[in-house]
Amino acid sequence: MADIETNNKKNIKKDNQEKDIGITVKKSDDFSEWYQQAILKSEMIEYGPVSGCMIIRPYAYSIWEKVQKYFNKKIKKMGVKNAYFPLLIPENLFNKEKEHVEGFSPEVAWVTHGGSSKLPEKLGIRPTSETIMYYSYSKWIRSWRDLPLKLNQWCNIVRWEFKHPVPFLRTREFLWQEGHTVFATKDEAEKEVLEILNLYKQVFEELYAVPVLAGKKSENEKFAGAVYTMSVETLFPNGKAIQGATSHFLGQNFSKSFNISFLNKEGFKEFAWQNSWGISTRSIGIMIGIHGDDKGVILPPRIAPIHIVIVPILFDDSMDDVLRESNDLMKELSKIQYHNEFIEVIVDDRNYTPGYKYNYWELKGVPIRIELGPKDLKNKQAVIVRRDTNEKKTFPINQIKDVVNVILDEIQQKLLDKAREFINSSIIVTNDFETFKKYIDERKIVYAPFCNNPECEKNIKEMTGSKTLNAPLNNDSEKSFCVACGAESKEWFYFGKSY
Ligand code: 86X
Repeated sequence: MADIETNNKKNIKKDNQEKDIGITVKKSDDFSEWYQQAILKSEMIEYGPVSGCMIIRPYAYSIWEKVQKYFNKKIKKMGVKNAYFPLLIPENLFNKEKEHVEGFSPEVAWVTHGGSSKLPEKLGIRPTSETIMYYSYSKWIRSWRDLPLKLNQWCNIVRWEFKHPVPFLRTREFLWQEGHTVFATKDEAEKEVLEILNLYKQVFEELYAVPVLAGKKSENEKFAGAVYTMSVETLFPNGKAIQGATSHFLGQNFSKSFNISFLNKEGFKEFAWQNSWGISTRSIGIMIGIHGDDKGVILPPRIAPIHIVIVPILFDDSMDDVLRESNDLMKELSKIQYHNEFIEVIVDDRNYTPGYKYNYWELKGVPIRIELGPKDLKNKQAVIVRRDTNEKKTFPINQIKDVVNVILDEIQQKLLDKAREFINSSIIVTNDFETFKKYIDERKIVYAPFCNNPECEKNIKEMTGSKTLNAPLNNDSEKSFCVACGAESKEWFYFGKSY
């Protein structure tokens, strides 16, 4: 390969763009620097003029579109409809449900003026849409016949945080879906909370190839407006845990403060039972942080905007033939469907060296590269290179279309397996506090019995820097004693240092 590149040099443009495109730190040496460079250099994110408000570039946005497509299909099957509620929320609506808003109010961004004239009532930019949606719900719901009501919206959210922003993971503005459902009975609501939790698990594991721990949040970590909160959580390579999505059983908390009530079949008034649930563009950052390597991003095929890049090895005398064959192959492979979608195949015929192109597409995490040069052409073959393992294999050109699906599935599976191995090997089980502390310091996830008392969790946070992630479902561990305070406890929780 080296001699091909030197032979090529006189013909191939070498401009500044060819230099220094790679990531300059090792992922294992400085994860946060690695992450920053990975998302910028892969052209996923650009910083905007306002701190915490980042630009999601087309390459990253198309990942979000795939998640939307998958998620919409699943929730529509559950009877959920999409809608859109206003961005601006009048101040008085926020005050209807004081209890849950109280802790959050410092994060609300306000619109106070229209042009130069002061508004009679200031308007909050939605930090979440409970208040504005439930204001409508209380008007729409009158009888048991109006239930269930299941709405979802895809929108942007603004929360004016002061912790330093990290693209995707902690931004002041982000994109999400928020589902808000209303039922006549507690049972229906609780059933849906679990269904949605499982759907989030599928989004992470099937699409993002990110294994998650699904379970119930502690009293201290649940959403204050909820009766209980379910979540999916995962672990970054640097040992920090991160929450991926939440599904809340709201009980009748909001229906009572917003008067969402209905006449039941017997003609008596009842308050409705509610859920809310959300997953955001943070999930993209989680996926990048987990799969990437020193060369850059690695995208699981299920969410990759481009599945295959064909890099023709160009020499003056054979250029036309190699380009023609590359384009033919591209057209042939573009007819292949992967999970009911046509795969995206491109030919990189830019006037750069092959080496530069390899680095460029590796940085962007394209799952498969196909190298095709004049010698390959003569032998009617091409070289397939896997992004995740760097494995190279030569195939007859006419057989490539038959192996692409298998290779994509292998990459998808391997990424999930690798991440699962990491998370599994990072979980330590103990009921001893000293052991707990030691492993938290080593950035492990510790699975321990816990009393679920908020005061106790605050102490644990102070003493170890960790908090609960969640308690797995079907948590039928034997009765034990809280790892921190010794009180009797039936529940075991995952603990970790987290984002
Ligand atoms: C909590 C709860 C919930 C629907 C979800 O987690 C999924 C989708 N919403 C969101 N939360 C707030 O309620 C909140 C409220 C205010 Cl006023 C705020 F400024 C920030 C908030 N952050 C989170």
